[in-house]
Amino acid sequence: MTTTLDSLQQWVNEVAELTDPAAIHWCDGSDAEYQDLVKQMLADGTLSALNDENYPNCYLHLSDPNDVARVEHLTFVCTSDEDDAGPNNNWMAPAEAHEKVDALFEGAMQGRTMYVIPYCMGPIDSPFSRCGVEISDSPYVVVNMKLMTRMGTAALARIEGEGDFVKGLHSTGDLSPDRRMIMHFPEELSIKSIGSGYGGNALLGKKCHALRIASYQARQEGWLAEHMLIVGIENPEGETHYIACALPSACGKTNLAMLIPPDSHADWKIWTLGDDIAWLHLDDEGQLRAINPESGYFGVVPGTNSKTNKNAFDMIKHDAIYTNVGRTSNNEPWWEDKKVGEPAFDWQGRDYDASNGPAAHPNSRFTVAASNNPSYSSLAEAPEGVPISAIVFGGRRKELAPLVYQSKDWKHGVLVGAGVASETTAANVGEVGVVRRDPMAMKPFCGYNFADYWAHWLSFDERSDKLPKIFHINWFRQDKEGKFLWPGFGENLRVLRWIIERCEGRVDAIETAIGYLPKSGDIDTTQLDISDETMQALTSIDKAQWLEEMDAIGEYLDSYGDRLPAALKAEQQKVVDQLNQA
Ligand code: GTP
Ligand code: SPV
Ligand code: MN
Repeated sequence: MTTTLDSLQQWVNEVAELTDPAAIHWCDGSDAEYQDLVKQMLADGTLSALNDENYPNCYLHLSDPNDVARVEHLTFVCTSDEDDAGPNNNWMAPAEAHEKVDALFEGAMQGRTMYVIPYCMGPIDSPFSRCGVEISDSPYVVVNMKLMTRMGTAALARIEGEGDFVKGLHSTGDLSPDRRMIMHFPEELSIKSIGSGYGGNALLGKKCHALRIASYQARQEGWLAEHMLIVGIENPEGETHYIACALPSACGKTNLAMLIPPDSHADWKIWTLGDDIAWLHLDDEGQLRAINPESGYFGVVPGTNSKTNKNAFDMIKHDAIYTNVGRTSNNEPWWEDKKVGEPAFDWQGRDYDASNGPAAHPNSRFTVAASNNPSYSSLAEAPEGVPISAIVFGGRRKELAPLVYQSKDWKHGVLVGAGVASETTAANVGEVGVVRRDPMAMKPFCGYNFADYWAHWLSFDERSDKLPKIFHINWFRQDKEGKFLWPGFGENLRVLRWIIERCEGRVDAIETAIGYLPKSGDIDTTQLDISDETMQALTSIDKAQWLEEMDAIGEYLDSYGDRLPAALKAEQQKVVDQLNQA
């Protein structure tokens, strides 16, 4: 297989010239190709097979212990003008970046096969989808891209018809962190990533294309590319509302996207559209609609069990790739909080020894096709996307942020999103549990200056009078002993209900300086073992703490200088004034 598209053929030739592979393979995305690559990786030890009886077609991959998460400090946005990348990104001049990274690519594929991977982000027939081609020397990347995207012949046909596509060049290189770089060239619609075989560093359709490059394109073209799950909530009357939620990495998107209603809500249904990325656009009527550009999940494994998320637990029992989990003596995958079985080996393949730390790496992941998900919505294939009733921002905050609140209007909602802060997690290398600003959960993923991004968000207010309502959630409030105040997981449906009732204007709320809070009793706690005092703590605000928070948000916004939209600063000042008056 080759291509009729000259620009693609020419790029493939140039890359082959630079990287000097032993062979070139054009991926067709077929099941046979997937099986062949699995066989080859089982033979060379890249994958090992898991217990075939209980985990059919499941495989384990152990990555280099130096290569287990995103690397924000090695990730760059290379625009011609440094200010276009903004203080939220590492920047390098494009010419210098190309020179540095190309030097690492020289001869990098010697003795390896170079895979040409055409993919489509979004339904093949959707006008909102965008295509790319990843060139990689990793067969592990190919099989992951097959599960995560529409990859192969159909994508190539669309690319050949359209003529343009995002170019993503990837090599695992020598996996040395000193020779690792994840470079984005939004003006050229291209990506060059070397030195990592892990997750978002290597599966270039995901964070590199569908967020960093796409967010840049989305601003030029008038849409939004966001780090959001998309979920449908069907009430007992059979009406479904779709909401899009932005939560930072490892803060509960996958869980919320495939929530299982608790027994108290047995007549409710949840439909998963996506668990990580949403592309949002206004339709002709001014309704915001969303598609999920992905077709699979790359989800956090630890913590997944039949109580926290039975859908996910069942979904990863077949046709799944595990990365960096432990194993039982019975060759089943094992992770912390699995609640069944015992670890015999850890994520580095060593005999399990508690003194070496957890059996599964805290950022260990599963890869599965979305069609494995028992709550998968067939509307994930709808070319026009689904209508969004509410946008929800959130983070992981021990203190301060209430369980849920609603912004006063769109502009204030943009401030709520811009002010998001969250405790860091194992999804990025570096310290865990430190509160940092993560606006719209996009700190690691926005491909341009946040000041321009907020202006773009604000601009939607002039384009439609039917915009979704904006909310903020926090499942992670703790008491003095470090115990979570809110039961979370399936019980989060109770909060989603309040959100939907607010969208429909069916429930009142308490107006405060930071937004609308639920009235006592309006979040249904039937059959829930939670005290009134706890609910009170979860749904009220501390004025002094919030004044401090709003000051910190103001300072953060100011760090964006002249480019910061004045309207956003005015929103922040309004909240400060109202807090002072209260
Ligand atoms: P990325 O894939 O990194 O973007 O993360 P994600 O936002 O999809 O995170 P995920 O749903 O995989 O959740 C990660 C962690 O949060 C797991 O350890 C979960 O057990 C935990 N978690 C999810 N929902 C809740 C909740 O409602 N309450 C509590 N306490 N923990 C939760
Ligand atoms: C995240 O960290 O938000 C992820 C995993 O979804 S990765 O694709 O590796 O960035
Ligand atoms: Mn993510």
